Amino acid sequence: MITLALSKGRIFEETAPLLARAGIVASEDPETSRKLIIGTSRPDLRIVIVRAADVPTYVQYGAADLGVAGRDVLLEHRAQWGEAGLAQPLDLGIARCRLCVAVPEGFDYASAVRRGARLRVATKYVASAREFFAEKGVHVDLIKLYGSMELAPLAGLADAIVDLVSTGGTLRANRLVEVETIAHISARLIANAAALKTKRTALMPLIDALAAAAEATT
Ligand code: PRT
Ligand code: MG
Repeated sequence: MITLALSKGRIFEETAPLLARAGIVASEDPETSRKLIIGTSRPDLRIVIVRAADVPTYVQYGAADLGVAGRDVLLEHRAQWGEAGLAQPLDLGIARCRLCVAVPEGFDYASAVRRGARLRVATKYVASAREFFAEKGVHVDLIKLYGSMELAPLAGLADAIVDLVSTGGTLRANRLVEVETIAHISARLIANAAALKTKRTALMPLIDALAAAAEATT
């Protein structure tokens, strides 16, 4: 049995067409089903539905052989838990966005940086933000949030946020502007390193098929 960890929403929706190209169809839609383990048209492949940030954990411990996670999630996971047991990140080219610094429209970020001001930055991506600002030599107080980062500057919690942006619509709707791009993000296929050895003959054709599907669609 091969177990693939996916999260609901974007990751499932954008991985499904790649699976379809590889001839694999999930037997249920996680958006409407309450099942957390979903079969597929391939009897030896099942999908486990987990939170996006939990995908690397399932794969690292071998509870899933494969998983699909955003590079944002993988960067934070690696900073906190290391990457022992994780192998073969393959860029699937899906769920694309960028990790950015954004500030309220009226805030002069460039001059605050030039003056060496200490910035309060709210983010879910504490490790990536810490590394980015340290490299730039900007002093920051990082405030950990679990969601709706866009609210933090509007509510007076922070001067700036570090968050994902795709269309920019959410920033515009909240009168925030992007002032730095930290990283370009897309979803990666990750594998459990031990499974890659012990289940190689089962896993490699699937990994290759997903790589080919990603290649063909991007
Ligand atoms: O939502 P939940 O708390 O359950 O989990 P999650 O937010 O970790 O998962 P999900 O499904 O929202 O995102 C999964 C992955 O999709 C992320 O880890 C990213 O790699 C990728 N991705 C791609 C995005 C976006 N684009 C994106 N735009 N994840 C989130 N967003 C959010 C962003 O945080 C912001 O609030 O969308 C908003 C901005 O979108 P625009 O289009 O208005 O710019
Ligand atoms: Mg989300």
